[in-house]
Amino acid sequence: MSAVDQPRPDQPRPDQPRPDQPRPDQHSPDQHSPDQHSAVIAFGANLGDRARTIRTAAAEIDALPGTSLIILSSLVESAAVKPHGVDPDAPEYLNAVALVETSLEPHDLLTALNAIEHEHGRTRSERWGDRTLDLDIITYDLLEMSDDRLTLPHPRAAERSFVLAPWLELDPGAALPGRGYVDELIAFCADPVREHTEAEVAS
Ligand code: A4P
Ligand code: MG
Repeated sequence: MSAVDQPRPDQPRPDQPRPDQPRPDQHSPDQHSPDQHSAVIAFGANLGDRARTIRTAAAEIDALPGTSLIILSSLVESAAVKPHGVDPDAPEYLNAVALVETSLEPHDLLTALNAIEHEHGRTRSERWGDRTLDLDIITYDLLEMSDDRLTLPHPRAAERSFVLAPWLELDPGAALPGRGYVDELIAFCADPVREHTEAEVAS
């Protein structure tokens, strides 16, 4: 019996189970051809026309070679998290998550995402500084790896409701490989998010 087949605990435990296989209701990495991979990509923006940037970047990801954006989540809004904690004086973020199918290898996907960030005027001057666009790879299939460019799953995704909430909306069975199920992990997140409505987007 695999860890994911076992009865779920009464109390969420972020280190268990190790979801090395998708649950039946999870967006499955197994239902496509061998050169296709499932990736979860997170979008963040707190400068400029945030909603437009995220929607444009989603279309640009869909146009990458061998890549299809399956679905983009709703937009959520939250205060900026900085290294010292929440910064109420910084511009607020809009965040979203997309489910993507791609034949790009993980580092090539990251390179392509960095190019899209750059096209949208992303600059890097301080850690977790304000930005027009941040694109993070949250998961790539069930891969767990880390090198000097890329860590998978994204090392801070498990602590961030601005990633987990929109992901859960798209995939109620979502899991972070090696960390746990998203619907359990989100209970441990301190940063609240609000829905960002289309009316606000239009204004
Ligand atoms: N990198 C390693 N793994 C990955 C991955 N899985 N996906 C490397 C994307 N990049 C990955 O990223 C720094 C380095 O991480 C890159 O060189 C890349 O090769 P970056 O985009 O240059 O800088 P960053 O985003 O400021 O750094 P970091 O540490 O990834 O920040 P986070 O964790 O993305 O947090 N508050 C709200 N409310 N909403 C937000 O979206 N985002 C951040 C940034 C902080 N506070 C926020 C939000
Ligand atoms: Mg980033």
